Amino acid sequence: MQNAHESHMGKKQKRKQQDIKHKGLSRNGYIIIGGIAIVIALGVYFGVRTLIPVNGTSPVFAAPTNTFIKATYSPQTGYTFTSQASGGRGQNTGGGYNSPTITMKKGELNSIHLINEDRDSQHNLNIDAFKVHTGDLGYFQSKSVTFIADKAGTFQYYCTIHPEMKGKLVIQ
Ligand SMILES: [Cu+2]
Repeated sequence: MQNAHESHMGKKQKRKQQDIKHKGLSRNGYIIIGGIAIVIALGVYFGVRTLIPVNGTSPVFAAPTNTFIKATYSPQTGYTFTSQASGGRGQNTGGGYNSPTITMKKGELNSIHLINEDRDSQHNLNIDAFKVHTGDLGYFQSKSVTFIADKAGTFQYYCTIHPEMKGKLVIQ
């Protein structure tokens, strides 16, 4: 009788221990799932945030048209922007503009990628009409700004540090 009771108690205790073990595992499981959920939420948040144009408020799920611009210096041309798309290094387009004219289509999402390839000076790029401001970039730093070309017309992009670094942006 005594033995039977003991073995009964033993079983009960074992089951209790198993219950505790089980509860402990599932709590860890919740923590892991919670952690994964937070990581996903952050990823979605920052992912979506990068899809919001600087002159817009909601994300745009479209591939932007890319324009790559370099800030350069050479003794011949001085400080200029150059663009692969527009070609021409420091071409003078007249009217005090020493940088290539860039064209975009109205309504399109555009990403401007600026890289500073001038080892001696910082540069920045601004298009006030579309709230594009890269901030100052040091040698070989780059910055991408995405905006919607939501107005037609001729605008200017420029560097605040070098007044001669100026080009036209034509949106048709
Ligand atoms: Cu500059």
